[in-house]
Amino acid sequence: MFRKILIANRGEIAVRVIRACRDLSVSPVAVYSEPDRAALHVRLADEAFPIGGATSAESYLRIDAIIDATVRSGAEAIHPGYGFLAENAGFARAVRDAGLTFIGPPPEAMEAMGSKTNARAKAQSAGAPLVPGTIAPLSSSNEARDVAASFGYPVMLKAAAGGGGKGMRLVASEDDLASAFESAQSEAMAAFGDREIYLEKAIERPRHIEIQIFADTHGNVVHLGERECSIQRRHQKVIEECPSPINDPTLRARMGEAAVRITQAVDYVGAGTIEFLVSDLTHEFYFLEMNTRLQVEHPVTELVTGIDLVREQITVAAGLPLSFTQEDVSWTGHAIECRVYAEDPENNFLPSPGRITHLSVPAGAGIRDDGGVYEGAEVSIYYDPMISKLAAWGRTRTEAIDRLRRALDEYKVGGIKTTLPFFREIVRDEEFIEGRLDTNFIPRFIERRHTKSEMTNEQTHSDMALIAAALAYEEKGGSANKTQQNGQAQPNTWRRVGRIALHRARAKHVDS
Ligand code: MV4
Repeated sequence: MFRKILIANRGEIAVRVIRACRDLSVSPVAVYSEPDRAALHVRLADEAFPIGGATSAESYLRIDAIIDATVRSGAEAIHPGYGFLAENAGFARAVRDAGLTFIGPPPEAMEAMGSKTNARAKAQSAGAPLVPGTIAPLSSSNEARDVAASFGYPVMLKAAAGGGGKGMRLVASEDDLASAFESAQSEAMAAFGDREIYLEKAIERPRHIEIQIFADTHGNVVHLGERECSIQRRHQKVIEECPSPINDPTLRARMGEAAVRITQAVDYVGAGTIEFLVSDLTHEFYFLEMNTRLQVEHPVTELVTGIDLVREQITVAAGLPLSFTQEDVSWTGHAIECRVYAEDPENNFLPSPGRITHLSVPAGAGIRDDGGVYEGAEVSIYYDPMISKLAAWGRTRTEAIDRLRRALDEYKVGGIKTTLPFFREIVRDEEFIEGRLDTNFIPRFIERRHTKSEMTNEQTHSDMALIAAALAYEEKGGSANKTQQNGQAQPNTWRRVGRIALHRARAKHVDS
């Protein structure tokens, strides 16, 4: 086993890896940027090395500075966490070239899956079902038009170097294809320096279900079942759960087997995730892409399988065989995770940086919080504003939701805005409780909230009309002013309305 591991990351995932190191009696080493000098991961590690300025480019993305810190600390391995350099094959190669161990897949496997067209080719060779579409990149919008005509609309144009929704275009009809092709191409070029575009038939209102896989250096490849990640906002996952509310053991076995075959096709080692789109109607599934890292939402798999994925990453990187076989893996109960962000849900999820003046983290039966902050810590503008992941486990989905609701109500964060109030509404939402989840859940949920708040506004408007009428009535002495300015008699009706308005406005006032 390693004696020391350097963690090339920050926030909750750095803390998560530090905890796994402690379980294995490995000494954790942190790195930190200028604004992170007092961060939780720095406090919890045995040693911490500064690696530069505030921006990611000046710190957590500096391959040389990170390898230099590793060598100086005497650590033998580097855990990249997720984000930053986690899927950078050049980094994995540089780590290997420095005589160190990268806790993750070989750079060749990362490269093979980094190109989405190549990943589709690999998945096809492994016999996994793909979304109907092209494997070879499209050479022109004319070719795109011919291919789209053969599949039928709507279609998706995607960047071969993309993933996670970047450089993606949904095209409803042939009229929109040429311009969508041009814009997708230039967006891909700007974002990835690669203009390659491929095409898929669009699966309408799909579910996003992914399979956790694990491979060791002894040729063992297993899957740990699915995570349902359909609740997303702007291609960012918001809530994840295991198992999927579809909860179909046959579907899990079929998707699991396809995921294992894809993993074997790229000589993979370590933890990885195969993403699928699943038709809500037919439960047919299609390979989408592979993520060659530990994912943010790994805790729901851990809660349901009982397997510590980060511990396993470390032991596998040290050359040990997997501590379990496929037959050993079983799924007990249900887990749901909320990503708690320092964002204002009332203001279009605008980041809400600043000092956390108060922090009460929930606990109790079935509750796990993977946090990266403490009371008094500063949430910086420079990084992803996720402050914790709150997960609940229960024997059933209902029990998990009950516990999650209680924990969300218990959670208190002062000084900054968070997405906690948004989650408190979701766990009370009928569609969510019924498990009717697809990738349009959040837009529908926001629309439902909007309609509700508009109804509230209408009530407010009628209240205001009542108050205005009451004030007008009172201004006239609250009495029957028989003669108006124009000399005409005020109709009795209006006098009566005025009196009712006054009465109701006063009653309202007492109520609130
Ligand atoms: C799709 C799709 C429908 N059909 N591909 C979005 C992120 C990237 N990983 C793939 N994405 C999608 N690809 C085809 N052929 C719909 C999406 C999609 C989506 C997928 C998962 C979760 C949320 C989503 C939101 C919008 C679109």
